[in-house]
Amino acid sequence: MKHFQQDLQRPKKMATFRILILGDPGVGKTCVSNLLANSPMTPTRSSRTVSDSEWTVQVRLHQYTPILECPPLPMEGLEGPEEPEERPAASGTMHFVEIYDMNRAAKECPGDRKPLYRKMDGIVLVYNLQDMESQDNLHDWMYGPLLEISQQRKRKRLLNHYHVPILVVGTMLDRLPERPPNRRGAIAHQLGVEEILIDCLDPNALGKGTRNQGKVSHFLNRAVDWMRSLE
Ligand SMILES: Nc1nc2c(ncn2[C@@H]2O[C@H](COP(=O)(O)OP(=O)(O)OP(=O)(O)O)[C@@H](O)[C@H]2O)c(=O)[nH]1
Ligand SMILES: [Mg+2]
Repeated sequence: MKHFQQDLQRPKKMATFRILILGDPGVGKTCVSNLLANSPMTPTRSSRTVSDSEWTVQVRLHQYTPILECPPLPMEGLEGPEEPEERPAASGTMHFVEIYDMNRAAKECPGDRKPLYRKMDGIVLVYNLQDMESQDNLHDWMYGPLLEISQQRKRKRLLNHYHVPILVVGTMLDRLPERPPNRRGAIAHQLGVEEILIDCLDPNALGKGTRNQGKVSHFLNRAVDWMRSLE
């Protein structure tokens, strides 16, 4: 009985899910990581940075809201059984989110990153809106991590139709003379995922109540679903 009471008083362990930031050098990955990790509880880089070696890892809290919408389109080449196997968390549950941003120096020393990739629950693909090649290159950036993540699912016999949640971010919006139109054929469209176009230097680019923030929350909620389905 005493143990039971102690258990009731002890706060439940908070789950952690992980987001991988990918893209060409200099496209704004670190700026995007800073915007994603910024919150009232983690307003400065030092308050949210838990590692700063090969990867900079920033952490913040995310309040989960279940997703009522349909899951995204399946992606070519990643096959699985018919039914998704998601076990959503309770609405309002708090989670830690770790945001992994590779440092430039680390790119020159290729270590075995496969074990890390397998732990990822979501991917943010970043490109520079002024440099369309940086968008094309995203296919190469995501290939290895996606392969590892789907292999992990196979190992755990947890295949489903849906790929790990992905969000595409186009940066340098402020440098364009006007907002680009929705481009069919762009990577976000090919993958059937959301895209946001931002000026990373605008601290309010993902501000509360904005459409961008809504898309980011939706993406993070899906990443929680993904993480939970592996438990
Ligand atoms: N004007 C403008 N500058 C930006 C934007 N995003 C990033 N920058 C600038 O672009 C430069 C590179 O940004 P980073 O966030 O360091 O890019 P990165 O992808 O992390 O670069 P590496 O880690 O070196 O590969 C910095 O000087 C940023 O201030 C943007 O949306 N608008
Ligand atoms: Mg960087």
